[in-house]
Amino acid sequence: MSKNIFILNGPNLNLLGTREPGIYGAETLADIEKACAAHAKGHSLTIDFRQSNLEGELVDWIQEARTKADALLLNAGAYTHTSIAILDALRAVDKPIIEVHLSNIFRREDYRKHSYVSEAATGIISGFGSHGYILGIDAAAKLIK
Ligand code: CA2
Repeated sequence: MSKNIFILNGPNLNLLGTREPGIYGAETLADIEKACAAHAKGHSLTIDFRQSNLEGELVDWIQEARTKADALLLNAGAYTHTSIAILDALRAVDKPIIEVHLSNIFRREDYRKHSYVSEAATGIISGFGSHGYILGIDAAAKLIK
């Protein structure tokens, strides 16, 4: 059976492509999902791509990743900077965790410079726009093969 990557997206990422293209790019989340599915296929991997505005739903999905995913890519949106609940859930995932951000969070406001996700992540990709998801799939593929 082919290996599966969970790609989870947090709050407001459903608005991609509608506002702030200078920071987050012009692509929609559906565009990114399509590119990720095609790229993963090239590695003979499947993806499960989801978005939620709800912290608890993201926690549930991270828990689901413990048994249904071989690796996890996570753009937790603003919960990156606030959520100990997401950190605790990630700490229970014994699989590669790739933290992805469209923007370079270290070049932005001070409140974006700390990430709870990073404390549990295998690595972080930040500042490459939607290409960061593709880089994240490459990193996950290398780690799980
Ligand atoms: O750079 C990233 O990927 C972020 O995770 C995006 C989050 C932000 O809170 C993080 O600090 C960095 C915000 C996503 C909101 O996306 C929007 C897109 C279009 C219009 C409004 C929001």
